[in-house]
Amino acid sequence: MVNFIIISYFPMRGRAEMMRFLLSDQGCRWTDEEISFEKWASGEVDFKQTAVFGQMPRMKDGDFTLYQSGAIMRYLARKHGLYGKNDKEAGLIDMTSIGLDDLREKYLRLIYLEYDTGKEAYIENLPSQLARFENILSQNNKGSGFLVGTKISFVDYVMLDILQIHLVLAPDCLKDCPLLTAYMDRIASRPKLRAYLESDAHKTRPINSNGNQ
Ligand code: GTS
Repeated sequence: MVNFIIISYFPMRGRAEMMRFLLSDQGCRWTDEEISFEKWASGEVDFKQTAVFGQMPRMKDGDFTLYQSGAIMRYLARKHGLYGKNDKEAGLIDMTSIGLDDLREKYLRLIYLEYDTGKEAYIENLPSQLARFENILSQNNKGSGFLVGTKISFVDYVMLDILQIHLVLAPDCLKDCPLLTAYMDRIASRPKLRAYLESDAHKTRPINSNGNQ
């Protein structure tokens, strides 16, 4: 029997959208189990008590359950051959992914805690943050392919998500990043991924839970 992946998460893109990018691009079927904030807060959710860190997203692959978005991405990456061709590529993929996690944490702090007071400064500083990824990209095949190696890896899905959410926040943020701009179009035009990006499931799902974006 084929196991379908189930992603349990709040009804938003949040930390789960990069998983959906990976799954759609790899041609996998998955189900989104949307858990409302009210239901989660009320304690009605049957797995809240057993959630390893008391949080979502949760991924189920048959009878295997995993928490922590970074661990879920790596599990899916290993399963689908998206973790580089050797230890060095895997190291570079991890380095870039952890750098993106750091940027995501700053973004989430802005969105949930400092939106009114910190938006201007965040947007001002954003080009210098993105320049680091432009530089990483430039060092791999002169920026003409993927972030690491010669085939797509899980970090490309993380990067796409980070670029998309930042372009909503600051539409000009890539003006000094020609390689990242072309890269984003290239990744987003992969046929199965593009079909997902054009779907209502993606387009109507809010980026964050508080309406800020
Ligand atoms: N490091 C975890 C991961 O990457 O999965 C963080 C997960 C996390 O913080 N989840 C939040 C949560 O479940 C939602 S969000 O930050 O992804 O929006 N919050 C509910 C709770 O009860 O803590």
